[in-house]
Order: sequence, then structure tokens, then C-alpha cells
Amino acid sequence: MHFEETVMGFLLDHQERHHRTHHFLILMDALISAAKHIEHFYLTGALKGNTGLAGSVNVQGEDVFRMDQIAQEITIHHLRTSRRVIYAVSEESEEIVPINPDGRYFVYFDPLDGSSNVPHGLPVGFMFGVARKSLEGEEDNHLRAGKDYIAAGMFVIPTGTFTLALKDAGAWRFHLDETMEFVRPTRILLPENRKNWELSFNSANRHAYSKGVQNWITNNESKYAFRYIGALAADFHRTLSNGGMFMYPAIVNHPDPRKNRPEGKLRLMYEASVVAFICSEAGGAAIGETGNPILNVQPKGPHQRSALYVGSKPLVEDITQSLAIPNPPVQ
Ligand code: AHM
Ligand code: MG
Repeated sequence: MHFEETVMGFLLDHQERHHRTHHFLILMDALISAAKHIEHFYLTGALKGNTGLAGSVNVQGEDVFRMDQIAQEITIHHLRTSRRVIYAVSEESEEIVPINPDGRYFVYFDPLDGSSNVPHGLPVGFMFGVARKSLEGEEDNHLRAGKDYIAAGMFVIPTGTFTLALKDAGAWRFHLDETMEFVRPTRILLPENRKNWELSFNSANRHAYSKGVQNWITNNESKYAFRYIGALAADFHRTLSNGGMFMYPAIVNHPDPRKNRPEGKLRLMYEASVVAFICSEAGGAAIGETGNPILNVQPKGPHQRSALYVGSKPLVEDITQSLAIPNPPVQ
């Protein structure tokens, strides 16, 4: 028989080797338990009538699905019982959620990302970033930039895959086994060979991107395969494995100017910074609309949005040149 190393064994070893506390393990256990519960409900979503709308709108003014609410309840429950979290920021809660003033961590999460896939039972993400409270001196700010996260991860639900990045210790992928354990830690490094590189973006929006981005797409799209699942965790999972770039550029040239999103669509704290952190640990890069590194962006609010270009460094560096040119003509 063949047995695999579990995520908890991997993390215990990691903490011990770096002379770290057990607090982070308890937090990770809570997040992994939450993911397994969400996965369980998602798998039976259609049968139990849970794939529809909940009848309310969230902080972004978007329709909330019943599954969004279930995933939110599950995650908050596990974070509370861990007793290790001070505050949580969730896409599903307008206010920052106070959890335990004696806790040690801040958790930023989207319990079910990729709403358009929910009615179909297709892949969605449970994404999270973790920052630690200041252990010396006064606590300055619980809304941290990605460079101050200590870990970030994403579960692609219901596929049983989990990617976890630990500060300065790499990005790792795990798979769910038949006993519902995440096992087989496998280091993820973006492949340098361009053979399998892919581009991923919502092509329906391409004429609404800045002229620089439109030109870049025209000049580069034929060199790579194109894939788009419509859920960040799932699309970025492919980018990490195959190399290439995922992007959700700012919408600045929409025929209906009211539909422009100059600040981007994705949320900084629990979407863009999470994949930027994972990508950086996998040897890649992530920037926003002005070519600024996502990891350096200090959030001004919990639900701040951001444009996002994330993936293999050569592509991210290359598109930076196009972002720098103020509205050049489309070639
Ligand atoms: P959501 O939080 O409402 O689900 O939106 C985030 C999702 C991302 O997972 C995905 O990358 C993107 O929105 C897809 O947007 P679009 O449908 O505009 O292509
Ligand atoms: Mg989301």
C-alpha cells in the first residue's frame, strides 16, 4: 500500500523546522475544515436546491447565491471555533467581522468565488489570505497589503485541489484523498518553458480594455492557447500549472460609460492579493493597471477593487510596457 504525507503533517514539520508556534496550525485546520464542508455542500447543491439565488444583494451590489451564504456561515463558524482570529474580512459581509480580540491573525476571504459557475455546479474558489497581528508595539492596521500576508491559499471546489503559499517557503499543491485528507505536498513553480503557456481573460471585454492592453492582446494572442473558466481560483490554477498570464484589466472603453470599471473588478484583499502572493511564491509576478506590484498595494478599505495581471514574469513584465503608454492608438 502507498501512503501520502498529509497537509497537517507537512505544516507541523514546517512550523517545527522554523521554530514557530502551533497557533497557525490551528488556524489552518479551521480553514481546511471549512473548505471540506463547503465542498460537501457544493457537491450536493443541485440535489438539495442550494444552487439558486438567496434573494439578497451583497456589499458589491451583486446577487447573493444560497451557496454564498452557506459557505460564509461555514467559514465564520470554523474561524470562531479556532479562537485564533481577531478580525475577518469576507466578500459576503459589508462590515469587518470581529471574531476574538485575543486572537492572533487577520483572515481575508471569499468563501465562494466565481458566482456565475454556481448554478451549473462548475468550479468555484474558496480563497483566503492570512496576516498576523503586530507582535511588537501597537497594532497599526488590520487591513494589510499582500506583502504582509504570512500565507494565502485557494481551494478549487469541488475538484479537491488546494494550493497554499507560505511566506518565503514556496507554493504547494495538495489533493483530496478518499478519506477527505489533503495529501501529497507538491512544490509549484511556474514553468519557464513557454510551450504550454496560456492566456486567460474574459474576451468579451477586450474592446473595453485600455488601448495599450488591446494592442498587447492583438500582438500576443496567437502565441498562446486561451482558456477561461470564469472563476479566478480555477483559471489561476491553470496559470500556475502551465504558465502564462491571467488578467482582469480595468474596463475603461465600454460603449456604455456607466459600465466602465477603471478600478478593476476583482477585490484586492481576498482575490487579487491572494493570487499575487501565491504567484510570487511560485516565481511569478502580479501587477495592477499602472504596472504597480499588487503585493505593495495598501488597502484603504476591506472591499477595495483592483485590476489584475498575474502569472509568468516575462509576460507580466512585457504587458507592463503597454500599461505605461497612455492610451496609444489601437494598431
Ligand atoms: P464574484 O466574486 O462575483 O464571483 O466575481 C469574481 C469572479 C472571479 O472569480 C472571476 O475571475 C471573475 O469574477 C469573472 O468575471 P467575469 O464573469 O466578468 O468574466
Ligand atoms: Mg469573489
